[in-house]
Amino acid sequence: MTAAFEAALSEFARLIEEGLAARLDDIPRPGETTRPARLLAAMRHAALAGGKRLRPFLLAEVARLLNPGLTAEDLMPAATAIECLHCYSLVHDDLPAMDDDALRRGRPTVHVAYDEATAILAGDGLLTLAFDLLSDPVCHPDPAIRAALVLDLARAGGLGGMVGGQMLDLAAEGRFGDGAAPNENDIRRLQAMKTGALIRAATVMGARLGGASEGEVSRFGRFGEIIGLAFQLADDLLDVTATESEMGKAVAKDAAHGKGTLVAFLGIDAVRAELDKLVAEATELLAPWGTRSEMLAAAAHFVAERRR
Ligand code: GRG
Repeated sequence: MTAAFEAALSEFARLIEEGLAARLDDIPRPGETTRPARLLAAMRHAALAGGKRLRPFLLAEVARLLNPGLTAEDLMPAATAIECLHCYSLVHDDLPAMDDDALRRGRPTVHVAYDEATAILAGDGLLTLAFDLLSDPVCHPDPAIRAALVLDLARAGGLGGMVGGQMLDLAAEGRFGDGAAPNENDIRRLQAMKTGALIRAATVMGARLGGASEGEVSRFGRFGEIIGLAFQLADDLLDVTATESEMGKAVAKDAAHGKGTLVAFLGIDAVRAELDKLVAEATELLAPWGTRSEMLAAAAHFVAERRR
């Protein structure tokens, strides 16, 4: 299954790349005036040529599990929207004022390849494009579903989600000189917001696109939470065990920044044991779909066992 999963993920990544490239051309859309060349190039640098495209893959797999009649093309607007939001977060996270990273996906970060002002605007442009894609009628014929998708992504990406989690993360590094060092629960909460919320949004949005009942939306919400937590635990493990060339970005940064991680609190073995439990719980949630859910179960394994 691992090989089939890796093949499906790379094939889907290719489609996402095509979908993003098509939206990031230099042709102004109705309501736009012109697309400035330097900004467009920076947005293309941020969004194209790299990335696992895991969030859009999860979105599409959940949608197709619930409605096998959906094609990749049907799901492309929502799938590219969530990837745009993710790419924006990476551009802003790499900025000198945030993590100050020079390498991302094996290439110079956007502010290094261009400049800081262009990188801020490229992130803003990708964030805005995400909501453009979701609100366009091409995304889904039912305006109520489109509005629900917009709300899912806004709540996951904003103040009480990813952006809020990033703020808590900066505070936990002692940036603002206030408050006590974070405890294990503080770290769990900030990680669920910073990283988990967007992964949860991917599975919830996929469920909505697949025509889920409310019960199924919350089941896939839980599935996404588990994958999100596993993703972050694996990320913390990789920070202490992987090399820069495997990751295409700097590693061993958490300890260097004095960052409390669950690996630092619990140790490598306890984190590995928690990952095993999370994969088991994720697999159990897929039981009603039997062998048809093998690809999503493989995704849970991939996230927990990943080396990149
Ligand atoms: C700056 C608003 C703002 C938010 C930043 C997501 C995030 C919040 C920061 C990224 C920092 C980071 C390395 C978090 C750990 C988990 C993570 C999101 C890793 C990168 O995601 P992958 O592995 O990357 O899915 P690819 O390149 O495969 O898309």
